[in-house]
Amino acid sequence: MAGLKTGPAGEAGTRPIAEPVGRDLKSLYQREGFAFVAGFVDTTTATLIRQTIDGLYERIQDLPPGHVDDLAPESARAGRPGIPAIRNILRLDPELRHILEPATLGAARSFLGKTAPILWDVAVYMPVGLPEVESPWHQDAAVYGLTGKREPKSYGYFWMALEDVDASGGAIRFVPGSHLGPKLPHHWRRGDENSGMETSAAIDPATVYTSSLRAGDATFHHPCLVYGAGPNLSDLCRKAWVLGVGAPNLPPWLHRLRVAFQGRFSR
Ligand SMILES: O=C(O)CCC(=O)C(=O)O
Repeated sequence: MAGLKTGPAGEAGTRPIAEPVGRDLKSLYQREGFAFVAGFVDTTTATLIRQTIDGLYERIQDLPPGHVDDLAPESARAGRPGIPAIRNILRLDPELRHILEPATLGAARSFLGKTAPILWDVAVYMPVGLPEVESPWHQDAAVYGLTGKREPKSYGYFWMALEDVDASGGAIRFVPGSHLGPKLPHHWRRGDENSGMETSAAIDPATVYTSSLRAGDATFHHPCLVYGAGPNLSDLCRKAWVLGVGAPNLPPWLHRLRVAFQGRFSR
């Protein structure tokens, strides 16, 4: 695997070579199902984003309904959510979209071959002191089977580190090449539709690649890639922001309307 080394779960792989997003990185993405985007945003921007999202976590109890979930596979320990997630940060703080869009549009075009807006986002903080808690293995595409929602035509996911994260600190981990395999059976964690998904398929630890990242770095992964994260064995909260980008799969009548309006206003 060019520029990447696989290793057992929980062990850091060699940091992928920081190539510019280009043909090589795109073919790496197509072959392995993920790629590393060094300096997705610069460190100043990463700090600004992290501070903004920290502010949301500080008032997590007061956020409007529908934004807060717990992604942990098991019931929360007394009073503490295992993996608190805040969905749709961009709706809570639309300013962040302007900061992020140049990075996501450019990188998404390179991987997907077309400009793709941000469709969806979630911040996922993995606290200290819960060494048994991991983000379970899953394929993001499974959500469309579980919910019956319309699957975008072409899409993928950035996982951005808001602070440096290494293998023992709750890093994202992938099964390289698994996007080319079958869609695996999935169910909701804890049987709760407002949590997250996990697959019941067994994952061979020898096939796992764990990605250490610096603040502002990101990975981009395919919706059918099997991945998970954690556990966080460090003494720092693991802070990540996941952004789904893609071409929305609109009903034909809405697509025609959009094209007509775009034509009209772009002249
Ligand atoms: O960052 C994590 O811990 C996992 C995120 C995740 O599983 C998801 O966004 O579906």
